[in-house]
Amino acid sequence: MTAPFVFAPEVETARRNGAPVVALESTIITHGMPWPQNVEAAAKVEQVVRDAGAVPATIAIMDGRIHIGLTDAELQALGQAQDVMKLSRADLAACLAMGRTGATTVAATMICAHLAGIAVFATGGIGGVHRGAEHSFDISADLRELSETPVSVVAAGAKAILDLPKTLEVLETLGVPVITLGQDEFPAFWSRSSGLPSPLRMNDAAEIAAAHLMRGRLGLPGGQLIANPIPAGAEIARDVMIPVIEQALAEAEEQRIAAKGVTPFLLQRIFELTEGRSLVANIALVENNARLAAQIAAQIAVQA
Ligand code: PSU
Repeated sequence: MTAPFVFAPEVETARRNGAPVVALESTIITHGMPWPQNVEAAAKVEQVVRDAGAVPATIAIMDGRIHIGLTDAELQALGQAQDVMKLSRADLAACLAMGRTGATTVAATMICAHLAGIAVFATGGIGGVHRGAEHSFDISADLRELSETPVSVVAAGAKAILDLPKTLEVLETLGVPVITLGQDEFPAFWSRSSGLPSPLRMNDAAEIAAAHLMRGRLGLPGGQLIANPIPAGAEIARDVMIPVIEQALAEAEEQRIAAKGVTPFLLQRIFELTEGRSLVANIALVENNARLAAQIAAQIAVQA
């Protein structure tokens, strides 16, 4: 018996024709943004992918089945659903076996995308090494997934709530290429600048696609992290974000928020502390990532 997949009609057609497909995740919808902006943003991001010449496939687990592409009604339902599991590699199969509904994080989306034959995936920011990880051991499973599953993930860096130097160190240890588009500095999600050099730099989608295909030819496992800086007009400067992030982190510690709750708590507090600006920036960077991912997927289809 194979995995329980449900393909949306436009994704099914694209697969049959070998057209480029871009995977999109669903944790950003259920745990990353408030309703109704989450559903509006998800629909807009799908349209950005279409306008850039690829087919979007938002991935989520609904009633024990892996949906590759959601209908409008499914997206609306997911965006308002309560008790949605936040799924990573550890709990994906359990959620399916229990017939439940779950949103896929970067790690789980990579697994599902790869099983469905999709090579490129766009999100906002990957999970990484949390600050204080030397005590909490809180390191996102997204990092190990990047070292195992051959999907190129386009993100605006790792979320700046994390310990970015340690996140880059772990990615290097795991053998994950970190490629920043068009600048020498690794971006910091809401800001273009992190103060950290990017391990690699490329200047267009064709180079990134060539590197993706070359890893396959070399038989190297794992994917690539493509860091796409937020557009200049949408960024919140690093010196504005630093105190906001520090306040949100201090509150999370005070309230003893742990494990899977940390990232959603911090994103919500930062939304409140920036009076909604962080969400506007988050939506802009995801759209920007969706556009680049579509270009990379199209290049992979041409070069393969
Ligand atoms: N990008 C966003 N918002 C999000 C996420 C990504 O703009 O909420 C989600 C992704 O699903 C990612 C998860 O895998 O945050 C990381 O969660 P954690 O730190 O608990 O591993």
